[in-house]
Amino acid sequence: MHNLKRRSWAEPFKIKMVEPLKMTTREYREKVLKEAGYNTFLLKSEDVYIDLLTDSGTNAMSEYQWAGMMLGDEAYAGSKNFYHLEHNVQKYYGYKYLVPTHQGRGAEHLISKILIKKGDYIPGNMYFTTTRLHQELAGGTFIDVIIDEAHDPQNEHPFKGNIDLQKLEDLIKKVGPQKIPYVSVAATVNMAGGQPISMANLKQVRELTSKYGIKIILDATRAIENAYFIKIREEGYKDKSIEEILYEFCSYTDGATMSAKKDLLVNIGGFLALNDYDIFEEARNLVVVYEGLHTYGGLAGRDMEAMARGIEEAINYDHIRARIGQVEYVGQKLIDANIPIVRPIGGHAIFLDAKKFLPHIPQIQFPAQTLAAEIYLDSGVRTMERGIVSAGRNKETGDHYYPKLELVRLTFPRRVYTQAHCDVTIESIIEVFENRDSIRGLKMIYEPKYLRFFQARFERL
Ligand code: PLI
Repeated sequence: MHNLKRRSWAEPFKIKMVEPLKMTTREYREKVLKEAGYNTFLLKSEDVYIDLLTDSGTNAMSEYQWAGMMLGDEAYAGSKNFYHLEHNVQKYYGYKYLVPTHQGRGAEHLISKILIKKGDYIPGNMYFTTTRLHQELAGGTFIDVIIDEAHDPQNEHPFKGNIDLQKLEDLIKKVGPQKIPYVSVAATVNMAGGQPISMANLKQVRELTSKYGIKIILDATRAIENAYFIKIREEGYKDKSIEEILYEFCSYTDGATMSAKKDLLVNIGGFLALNDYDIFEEARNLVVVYEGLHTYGGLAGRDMEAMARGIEEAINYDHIRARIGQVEYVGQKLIDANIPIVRPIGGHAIFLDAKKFLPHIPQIQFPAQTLAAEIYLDSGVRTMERGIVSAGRNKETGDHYYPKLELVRLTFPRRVYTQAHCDVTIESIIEVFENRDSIRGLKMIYEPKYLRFFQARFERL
Protein backbone atom coordinates (compact mmCIF):
# COMPACT_ATOMS: atom_id res chain seq x y z
CA MET A 1 0.00 0.00 0.00
CA HIS A 2 1.00 3.59 -0.46
CA ASN A 3 2.50 5.44 2.44
CA LEU A 4 -0.02 8.27 2.79
CA LYS A 5 2.21 10.29 5.16
CA ARG A 6 4.15 11.80 2.31
CA ARG A 7 4.84 15.23 0.90
CA SER A 8 1.94 16.48 -1.23
CA TRP A 9 2.25 15.91 -4.90
CA ALA A 10 0.00 17.06 -7.72
CA GLU A 11 -1.03 15.89 -11.14
CA PRO A 12 1.77 15.75 -13.75
CA PHE A 13 -0.20 18.04 -16.11
CA LYS A 14 -1.90 21.41 -16.17
CA ILE A 15 -5.27 22.37 -17.66
CA LYS A 16 -5.38 24.06 -21.07
CA MET A 17 -9.06 23.89 -21.96
CA VAL A 18 -12.07 23.83 -19.65
CA GLU A 19 -15.55 22.41 -19.95
CA PRO A 20 -18.12 24.33 -17.86
CA LEU A 21 -20.36 22.34 -15.51
CA LYS A 22 -24.00 23.09 -14.69
CA MET A 23 -24.90 23.55 -11.04
CA THR A 24 -28.38 22.26 -10.14
CA THR A 25 -30.67 22.32 -7.09
CA ARG A 26 -31.88 19.28 -5.17
CA GLU A 27 -35.42 20.04 -6.32
CA TYR A 28 -34.33 19.97 -9.95
CA ARG A 29 -32.40 16.75 -9.45
CA GLU A 30 -35.41 15.13 -7.77
CA LYS A 31 -37.43 15.86 -10.92
CA VAL A 32 -34.90 14.65 -13.50
CA LEU A 33 -34.00 11.55 -11.48
CA LYS A 34 -37.65 10.51 -11.41
CA GLU A 35 -37.85 11.10 -15.17
CA ALA A 36 -34.76 8.90 -15.56
CA GLY A 37 -36.46 6.04 -13.70
CA TYR A 38 -33.89 6.28 -10.86
CA ASN A 39 -31.27 4.92 -13.23
CA THR A 40 -28.15 7.08 -13.41
CA PHE A 41 -27.50 5.77 -16.96
CA LEU A 42 -30.68 7.51 -18.07
CA LEU A 43 -29.74 10.95 -16.75
CA LYS A 44 -28.73 13.62 -19.22
CA SER A 45 -25.05 14.35 -18.85
CA GLU A 46 -25.69 18.10 -18.68
CA ASP A 47 -27.71 17.49 -15.49
CA VAL A 48 -24.66 15.92 -13.86
CA TYR A 49 -22.17 17.97 -11.84
CA ILE A 50 -19.36 15.48 -11.27
CA ASP A 51 -19.61 12.45 -13.51
CA LEU A 52 -18.19 9.32 -11.91
CA LEU A 53 -20.39 6.96 -13.91
CA THR A 54 -17.46 5.42 -15.70
CA ASP A 55 -13.82 5.83 -16.67
CA SER A 56 -14.70 4.53 -20.12
CA GLY A 57 -14.20 6.98 -22.96
CA THR A 58 -14.41 9.86 -20.48
CA ASN A 59 -10.68 10.60 -20.27
CA ALA A 60 -9.08 13.93 -21.11
CA MET A 61 -6.71 13.60 -24.05
CA SER A 62 -3.36 15.37 -24.03
CA GLU A 63 -2.06 17.97 -26.47
CA TYR A 64 0.10 15.21 -27.95
CA GLN A 65 -2.98 13.11 -28.65
CA TRP A 66 -4.97 16.04 -30.02
CA ALA A 67 -2.09 16.95 -32.29
CA GLY A 68 -2.15 13.34 -33.49
CA MET A 69 -5.85 13.68 -34.30
CA MET A 70 -4.85 16.26 -36.90
CA LEU A 71 -2.63 13.66 -38.52
CA GLY A 72 -5.50 11.26 -39.12
CA ASP A 73 -4.99 9.37 -42.36
CA GLU A 74 -8.60 8.72 -43.30
CA ALA A 75 -7.88 6.29 -46.11
CA TYR A 76 -10.27 3.36 -46.31
CA ALA A 77 -7.40 0.91 -46.44
CA GLY A 78 -3.86 0.91 -45.01
CA SER A 79 -4.07 4.09 -42.92
CA LYS A 80 -0.67 5.07 -41.53
CA ASN A 81 -2.29 5.47 -38.10
CA PHE A 82 -3.12 1.76 -38.13
CA TYR A 83 0.57 0.97 -38.58
CA HIS A 84 1.53 3.29 -35.73
CA LEU A 85 -1.02 1.56 -33.50
CA GLU A 86 0.12 -1.88 -34.59
CA HIS A 87 3.72 -0.93 -33.87
CA ASN A 88 2.88 0.29 -30.37
CA VAL A 89 0.74 -2.72 -29.50
CA GLN A 90 3.61 -4.99 -30.58
CA LYS A 91 6.16 -2.92 -28.70
CA TYR A 92 4.33 -2.44 -25.39
CA TYR A 93 1.93 -5.40 -25.17
CA GLY A 94 4.08 -7.80 -27.18
CA TYR A 95 1.38 -9.46 -29.33
CA LYS A 96 2.17 -10.21 -32.96
CA TYR A 97 -1.09 -9.39 -34.71
CA LEU A 98 -3.58 -6.58 -34.32
CA VAL A 99 -7.22 -6.23 -35.34
CA PRO A 100 -8.69 -2.84 -34.41
CA THR A 101 -12.32 -2.72 -33.22
CA HIS A 102 -14.64 0.15 -32.42
CA GLN A 103 -14.40 -0.63 -28.68
CA GLY A 104 -13.83 -3.51 -26.28
CA ARG A 105 -17.04 -5.43 -26.89
CA GLY A 106 -16.29 -5.49 -30.62
CA ALA A 107 -13.15 -7.49 -29.82
CA GLU A 108 -15.04 -9.67 -27.33
CA HIS A 109 -17.60 -10.45 -30.01
CA LEU A 110 -14.93 -11.56 -32.48
CA ILE A 111 -12.90 -13.73 -30.14
CA SER A 112 -16.03 -15.36 -28.65
CA LYS A 113 -17.36 -16.18 -32.11
CA ILE A 114 -14.04 -17.63 -33.23
CA LEU A 115 -13.07 -19.72 -30.22
CA ILE A 116 -16.29 -20.73 -28.46
CA LYS A 117 -18.47 -23.66 -29.56
CA LYS A 118 -21.92 -24.43 -28.21
CA GLY A 119 -21.63 -26.22 -24.87
CA ASP A 120 -18.17 -24.85 -24.05
CA TYR A 121 -17.15 -23.45 -20.66
CA ILE A 122 -15.13 -20.28 -20.20
CA PRO A 123 -13.54 -19.95 -16.76
CA GLY A 124 -12.54 -16.47 -15.67
CA ASN A 125 -11.60 -14.25 -12.74
CA MET A 126 -15.14 -12.91 -12.20
CA TYR A 127 -17.55 -12.02 -14.95
CA PHE A 128 -17.73 -8.72 -16.76
CA THR A 129 -21.09 -7.78 -18.25
CA THR A 130 -20.28 -7.51 -21.97
CA THR A 131 -17.58 -10.19 -21.88
CA ARG A 132 -19.89 -12.81 -20.40
CA LEU A 133 -22.76 -11.86 -22.68
CA HIS A 134 -20.64 -12.41 -25.81
CA GLN A 135 -19.45 -15.74 -24.40
CA GLU A 136 -23.06 -16.76 -23.81
CA LEU A 137 -24.26 -15.53 -27.21
CA ALA A 138 -21.56 -17.74 -28.76
CA GLY A 139 -23.02 -20.76 -26.91
CA GLY A 140 -20.65 -20.86 -23.94
CA THR A 141 -21.12 -20.74 -20.18
CA PHE A 142 -18.97 -18.52 -18.01
CA ILE A 143 -17.60 -20.10 -14.81
CA ASP A 144 -16.20 -17.90 -12.05
CA VAL A 145 -12.85 -19.23 -10.79
CA ILE A 146 -11.62 -16.16 -8.94
CA ILE A 147 -10.29 -16.67 -5.39
CA ASP A 148 -12.98 -16.54 -2.66
CA GLU A 149 -11.40 -13.44 -1.14
CA ALA A 150 -12.61 -11.43 -4.15
CA HIS A 151 -16.21 -11.88 -3.07
CA ASP A 152 -15.53 -10.44 0.38
CA PRO A 153 -15.43 -6.61 0.31
CA GLN A 154 -13.48 -6.40 3.58
CA ASN A 155 -10.76 -8.89 2.73
CA GLU A 156 -7.42 -7.08 2.31
CA HIS A 157 -5.77 -9.61 -0.04
CA PRO A 158 -3.41 -7.52 -2.24
CA PHE A 159 -4.31 -9.48 -5.39
CA LYS A 160 -8.00 -10.18 -5.17
CA GLY A 161 -8.07 -10.65 -8.95
CA ASN A 162 -6.13 -13.93 -8.65
CA ILE A 163 -7.46 -17.14 -10.07
CA ASP A 164 -8.08 -20.06 -7.73
CA LEU A 165 -5.97 -22.75 -9.40
CA GLN A 166 -7.82 -25.53 -7.62
CA LYS A 167 -11.19 -24.27 -8.91
CA LEU A 168 -9.73 -24.03 -12.40
CA GLU A 169 -8.21 -27.49 -12.38
CA ASP A 170 -11.39 -28.99 -10.90
CA LEU A 171 -13.38 -27.52 -13.78
CA ILE A 172 -10.90 -28.80 -16.37
CA LYS A 173 -11.13 -32.29 -14.88
CA LYS A 174 -14.91 -32.15 -14.65
CA VAL A 175 -15.78 -30.99 -18.18
CA GLY A 176 -12.59 -31.94 -20.00
CA PRO A 177 -10.02 -29.59 -21.57
CA GLN A 178 -11.60 -29.89 -25.02
CA LYS A 179 -14.66 -28.07 -23.65
CA ILE A 180 -12.59 -25.10 -22.47
CA PRO A 181 -11.42 -22.97 -25.40
CA TYR A 182 -9.67 -20.45 -23.17
CA VAL A 183 -9.41 -18.94 -19.73
CA SER A 184 -10.70 -15.37 -19.65
CA VAL A 185 -8.30 -13.36 -17.48
CA ALA A 186 -9.12 -9.76 -16.60
CA ALA A 187 -6.53 -7.31 -15.32
CA THR A 188 -7.62 -5.50 -13.23
CA VAL A 189 -10.94 -7.10 -12.25
CA ASN A 190 -13.61 -4.46 -12.65
CA MET A 191 -16.49 -6.17 -10.88
CA ALA A 192 -14.34 -7.18 -7.91
CA GLY A 193 -13.48 -3.53 -7.26
CA GLY A 194 -10.68 -2.83 -9.72
CA GLN A 195 -8.53 -5.50 -8.03
CA PRO A 196 -5.30 -6.70 -9.63
CA ILE A 197 -4.03 -10.17 -10.45
CA SER A 198 -0.43 -10.95 -9.56
CA MET A 199 2.29 -11.90 -12.01
CA ALA A 200 2.96 -15.07 -10.00
CA ASN A 201 -0.67 -16.15 -10.27
CA LEU A 202 -0.87 -15.53 -14.00
CA LYS A 203 2.34 -17.51 -14.46
CA GLN A 204 0.80 -20.43 -12.58
CA VAL A 205 -2.35 -20.20 -14.68
CA ARG A 206 -0.11 -20.34 -17.75
CA GLU A 207 1.67 -23.45 -16.48
CA LEU A 208 -1.61 -25.20 -15.69
CA THR A 209 -3.34 -24.31 -18.97
CA SER A 210 -0.26 -25.29 -21.00
CA LYS A 211 -0.48 -28.76 -19.50
CA TYR A 212 -3.97 -29.11 -20.96
CA GLY A 213 -3.49 -27.13 -24.18
CA ILE A 214 -5.90 -24.37 -23.12
CA LYS A 215 -5.41 -20.78 -24.24
CA ILE A 216 -5.48 -17.63 -22.13
CA ILE A 217 -7.23 -14.55 -23.46
CA LEU A 218 -6.47 -11.44 -21.45
CA ASP A 219 -8.91 -8.60 -20.99
CA ALA A 220 -6.21 -5.93 -21.17
CA THR A 221 -8.59 -3.02 -20.66
CA ARG A 222 -6.84 -1.88 -17.46
CA ALA A 223 -3.67 -3.99 -17.66
CA ILE A 224 -1.45 -0.92 -17.23
CA GLU A 225 -3.18 -0.18 -13.92
CA ASN A 226 -2.64 -3.84 -13.05
CA ALA A 227 1.07 -3.44 -13.86
CA TYR A 228 1.28 -0.52 -11.44
CA PHE A 229 -0.13 -2.67 -8.61
CA ILE A 230 2.38 -5.41 -9.43
CA LYS A 231 5.15 -2.85 -9.17
CA ILE A 232 4.08 -1.56 -5.77
CA ARG A 233 2.66 -4.73 -4.20
CA GLU A 234 4.46 -7.76 -5.61
CA GLU A 235 7.80 -9.03 -4.44
CA GLY A 236 10.52 -8.61 -7.05
CA TYR A 237 8.91 -5.91 -9.22
CA LYS A 238 9.69 -2.70 -7.32
CA ASP A 239 12.59 -1.81 -9.59
CA LYS A 240 10.98 -2.86 -12.86
CA SER A 241 9.33 -0.28 -15.11
CA ILE A 242 5.62 -0.36 -15.91
CA GLU A 243 6.66 -1.09 -19.47
CA GLU A 244 8.68 -4.16 -18.50
CA ILE A 245 5.94 -5.45 -16.20
CA LEU A 246 3.21 -5.07 -18.83
CA TYR A 247 5.31 -6.84 -21.44
CA GLU A 248 6.10 -9.76 -19.17
CA PHE A 249 2.47 -9.99 -18.05
CA CYS A 250 1.10 -10.22 -21.58
CA SER A 251 3.75 -12.78 -22.49
CA TYR A 252 1.90 -15.38 -20.39
CA THR A 253 -1.24 -15.01 -22.52
CA ASP A 254 -2.21 -15.92 -26.09
CA GLY A 255 -4.11 -12.81 -26.99
CA ALA A 256 -6.04 -9.88 -25.62
CA THR A 257 -9.23 -7.95 -26.01
CA MET A 258 -8.91 -4.28 -25.29
CA SER A 259 -11.26 -1.44 -24.51
CA ALA A 260 -8.86 1.42 -25.18
CA LYS A 261 -11.42 3.78 -23.68
CA LYS A 262 -9.88 3.10 -20.26
CA ASP A 263 -6.10 2.71 -19.88
CA LEU A 264 -5.30 4.25 -23.24
CA LEU A 265 -6.70 7.71 -22.53
CA VAL A 266 -9.01 7.98 -25.52
CA ASN A 267 -12.72 8.55 -26.03
CA ILE A 268 -13.31 5.63 -28.39
CA GLY A 269 -11.42 2.58 -29.62
CA GLY A 270 -10.40 -0.98 -28.93
CA PHE A 271 -8.61 -3.94 -30.40
CA LEU A 272 -8.09 -7.65 -30.49
CA ALA A 273 -4.43 -8.67 -30.32
CA LEU A 274 -3.24 -12.20 -31.05
CA ASN A 275 -0.18 -14.39 -31.35
CA ASP A 276 -1.67 -17.26 -33.34
CA TYR A 277 -1.74 -16.59 -37.08
CA ASP A 278 -4.74 -18.80 -37.83
CA ILE A 279 -6.94 -17.14 -35.21
CA PHE A 280 -5.77 -13.75 -36.43
CA GLU A 281 -6.64 -14.72 -39.97
CA GLU A 282 -10.16 -15.59 -38.90
CA ALA A 283 -10.53 -12.40 -36.84
CA ARG A 284 -9.33 -10.37 -39.82
CA ASN A 285 -12.05 -12.01 -41.88
CA LEU A 286 -14.81 -11.47 -39.35
CA VAL A 287 -13.90 -7.89 -38.49
CA VAL A 288 -14.82 -6.91 -42.03
CA VAL A 289 -18.33 -8.27 -41.44
CA TYR A 290 -18.99 -6.64 -38.09
CA GLU A 291 -16.71 -3.64 -37.61
CA GLY A 292 -14.98 -2.46 -40.77
CA LEU A 293 -11.89 -3.21 -42.82
CA HIS A 294 -9.03 -4.84 -40.87
CA THR A 295 -6.95 -1.66 -40.93
CA TYR A 296 -9.60 0.49 -39.24
CA GLY A 297 -12.14 -1.80 -37.51
CA GLY A 298 -14.86 0.82 -37.18
CA LEU A 299 -12.53 3.65 -36.17
CA ALA A 300 -11.39 6.82 -37.89
CA GLY A 301 -7.67 7.07 -38.61
CA ARG A 302 -7.45 9.90 -36.07
CA ASP A 303 -8.90 7.65 -33.36
CA MET A 304 -6.24 5.03 -34.01
CA GLU A 305 -3.56 7.74 -33.80
CA ALA A 306 -4.94 8.95 -30.44
CA MET A 307 -4.83 5.36 -29.21
CA ALA A 308 -1.29 4.78 -30.43
CA ARG A 309 -0.15 7.93 -28.64
CA GLY A 310 -2.29 7.07 -25.61
CA ILE A 311 -0.27 3.88 -25.08
CA GLU A 312 2.94 5.92 -24.92
CA GLU A 313 1.45 8.20 -22.24
CA ALA A 314 -0.41 5.56 -20.24
CA ILE A 315 2.75 3.55 -19.68
CA ASN A 316 4.46 6.52 -18.03
CA TYR A 317 5.03 5.99 -14.31
CA ASP A 318 4.21 9.57 -13.24
CA HIS A 319 0.90 9.36 -15.07
CA ILE A 320 -0.19 6.04 -13.64
CA ARG A 321 0.90 6.93 -10.12
CA ALA A 322 -1.16 10.14 -10.21
CA ARG A 323 -4.12 8.34 -11.72
CA ILE A 324 -4.26 5.65 -9.08
CA GLY A 325 -3.13 8.15 -6.44
CA GLN A 326 -6.31 10.16 -7.00
CA VAL A 327 -8.47 7.08 -6.47
CA GLU A 328 -6.49 6.26 -3.30
CA TYR A 329 -6.98 9.81 -2.02
CA VAL A 330 -10.76 9.48 -2.20
CA GLY A 331 -10.75 5.93 -0.86
CA GLN A 332 -8.59 6.77 2.15
CA LYS A 333 -10.77 9.74 3.11
CA LEU A 334 -13.87 7.54 2.94
CA ILE A 335 -12.19 4.86 5.05
CA ASP A 336 -11.24 7.55 7.57
CA ALA A 337 -14.93 8.54 7.73
CA ASN A 338 -15.92 4.89 8.36
CA ILE A 339 -17.78 4.58 5.06
CA PRO A 340 -17.95 0.90 4.01
CA ILE A 341 -15.94 0.49 0.81
CA VAL A 342 -14.32 -2.46 -0.93
CA ARG A 343 -10.79 -3.02 0.40
CA PRO A 344 -8.08 -2.68 -0.63
CA ILE A 345 -8.64 0.41 -2.74
CA GLY A 346 -8.75 -0.58 -6.42
CA GLY A 347 -7.36 0.98 -9.57
CA HIS A 348 -10.05 2.87 -11.40
CA ALA A 349 -12.77 3.33 -8.84
CA ILE A 350 -13.99 3.30 -5.28
CA PHE A 351 -16.76 0.80 -4.64
CA LEU A 352 -19.22 1.54 -1.84
CA ASP A 353 -20.53 -1.58 -0.12
CA ALA A 354 -24.28 -0.95 -0.43
CA LYS A 355 -25.22 -3.98 1.71
CA LYS A 356 -23.34 -2.40 4.63
CA PHE A 357 -24.28 1.17 3.74
CA LEU A 358 -28.03 0.42 3.58
CA PRO A 359 -28.43 -2.78 5.67
CA HIS A 360 -32.19 -2.20 6.03
CA ILE A 361 -32.78 -2.57 2.25
CA PRO A 362 -32.95 -6.21 1.03
CA GLN A 363 -31.06 -7.06 -2.16
CA ILE A 364 -34.27 -7.47 -4.15
CA GLN A 365 -35.03 -3.80 -3.45
CA PHE A 366 -31.80 -2.85 -5.20
CA PRO A 367 -29.71 -1.20 -2.47
CA ALA A 368 -26.86 -0.19 -4.80
CA GLN A 369 -29.24 1.26 -7.38
CA THR A 370 -30.93 3.15 -4.54
CA LEU A 371 -27.65 4.46 -3.17
CA ALA A 372 -26.49 5.70 -6.58
CA ALA A 373 -29.79 7.59 -6.90
CA GLU A 374 -29.42 9.13 -3.43
CA ILE A 375 -25.88 10.35 -4.09
CA TYR A 376 -27.04 12.05 -7.28
CA LEU A 377 -29.91 13.69 -5.38
CA ASP A 378 -27.58 14.97 -2.71
CA SER A 379 -24.91 16.57 -4.87
CA GLY A 380 -25.33 15.91 -8.59
CA VAL A 381 -22.49 13.36 -8.45
CA ARG A 382 -23.26 10.50 -10.82
CA THR A 383 -22.16 6.97 -9.90
CA MET A 384 -23.09 3.48 -11.12
CA GLU A 385 -24.77 0.40 -9.69
CA ARG A 386 -22.66 -2.77 -9.72
CA GLY A 387 -24.86 -5.30 -7.96
CA ILE A 388 -27.98 -7.29 -8.61
CA VAL A 389 -29.14 -5.13 -11.52
CA SER A 390 -25.80 -5.44 -13.32
CA ALA A 391 -25.61 -9.16 -12.59
CA GLY A 392 -28.79 -9.83 -14.61
CA ARG A 393 -30.55 -13.18 -14.75
CA ASN A 394 -29.43 -16.77 -15.04
CA LYS A 395 -29.99 -17.72 -18.69
CA GLU A 396 -31.24 -21.20 -17.73
CA THR A 397 -33.55 -20.52 -14.78
CA GLY A 398 -34.51 -16.93 -15.52
CA ASP A 399 -33.92 -15.98 -11.86
CA HIS A 400 -31.96 -12.94 -10.79
CA TYR A 401 -28.35 -13.65 -9.97
CA TYR A 402 -27.84 -12.53 -6.36
CA PRO A 403 -24.19 -11.44 -6.38
CA LYS A 404 -22.39 -11.29 -3.04
CA LEU A 405 -21.08 -7.90 -4.05
CA GLU A 406 -23.75 -5.21 -4.08
CA LEU A 407 -21.74 -2.13 -4.91
CA VAL A 408 -21.90 1.46 -6.06
CA ARG A 409 -18.98 2.46 -8.21
CA LEU A 410 -17.39 5.90 -8.13
CA THR A 411 -15.31 5.70 -11.26
CA PHE A 412 -12.63 8.25 -11.97
CA PRO A 413 -12.04 9.42 -15.52
CA ARG A 414 -8.35 9.94 -16.16
CA ARG A 415 -6.98 13.52 -15.99
CA VAL A 416 -10.47 15.07 -15.73
CA TYR A 417 -11.29 16.06 -12.15
CA THR A 418 -9.36 18.02 -9.53
CA GLN A 419 -8.85 17.30 -5.86
CA ALA A 420 -11.63 19.82 -5.07
CA HIS A 421 -14.05 17.72 -7.13
CA CYS A 422 -12.90 14.75 -5.09
CA ASP A 423 -13.55 16.60 -1.83
CA VAL A 424 -17.09 17.58 -2.90
CA THR A 425 -17.75 13.93 -3.72
CA ILE A 426 -16.40 12.68 -0.39
CA GLU A 427 -18.50 15.20 1.56
CA SER A 428 -21.65 14.20 -0.31
CA ILE A 429 -21.15 10.53 0.45
CA ILE A 430 -20.58 11.26 4.11
CA GLU A 431 -23.80 13.31 4.16
CA VAL A 432 -25.82 10.51 2.55
CA PHE A 433 -24.28 8.04 5.01
CA GLU A 434 -25.34 10.19 7.96
CA ASN A 435 -28.95 10.21 6.66
CA ARG A 436 -29.02 6.57 5.54
CA ASP A 437 -31.79 5.37 7.86
CA SER A 438 -34.46 7.38 6.03
CA ILE A 439 -33.58 5.96 2.58
CA ARG A 440 -36.14 3.59 0.97
CA GLY A 441 -35.49 0.97 -1.72
CA LEU A 442 -36.68 0.70 -5.32
CA LYS A 443 -38.94 -1.47 -7.45
CA MET A 444 -38.01 -2.35 -11.05
CA ILE A 445 -40.77 -1.34 -13.44
CA TYR A 446 -39.03 -1.91 -16.79
CA GLU A 447 -36.42 -4.57 -17.57
CA PRO A 448 -34.61 -4.87 -20.92
CA LYS A 449 -33.56 -8.31 -22.11
CA TYR A 450 -29.82 -7.71 -22.45
CA LEU A 451 -27.49 -5.78 -20.14
CA ARG A 452 -30.48 -4.49 -18.23
CA PHE A 453 -28.57 -2.07 -16.02
CA PHE A 454 -28.15 0.34 -18.91
CA GLN A 455 -31.85 0.95 -19.49
CA ALA A 456 -33.90 -0.51 -16.60
CA ARG A 457 -36.38 1.84 -14.89
CA PHE A 458 -37.35 1.98 -11.22
CA GLU A 459 -39.84 3.55 -8.86
CA ARG A 460 -39.43 4.44 -5.20
CA LEU A 461 -41.05 2.01 -2.78
O1 PLI B 1 -17.19 -0.61 -23.21
P1 PLI B 1 -16.31 -1.38 -24.18
O2 PLI B 1 -17.10 -2.14 -25.17
O3 PLI B 1 -15.25 -0.55 -24.79
O4 PLI B 1 -15.49 -2.44 -23.28
C1 PLI B 1 -16.12 -3.46 -22.58
C2 PLI B 1 -15.32 -3.79 -21.35
C3 PLI B 1 -14.57 -4.93 -21.34
N1 PLI B 1 -13.85 -5.27 -20.22
C4 PLI B 1 -13.83 -4.52 -19.11
C5 PLI B 1 -13.02 -4.97 -17.96
C6 PLI B 1 -14.56 -3.35 -19.07
O5 PLI B 1 -14.51 -2.61 -17.98
C7 PLI B 1 -15.34 -2.95 -20.21
C8 PLI B 1 -16.16 -1.81 -20.19
N2 PLI B 1 -16.35 -1.18 -19.06
C9 PLI B 1 -17.17 -0.14 -18.84
C10 PLI B 1 -18.02 0.47 -19.88
C11 PLI B 1 -17.19 0.39 -17.51
O6 PLI B 1 -17.88 1.39 -17.26
O7 PLI B 1 -16.49 -0.17 -16.66
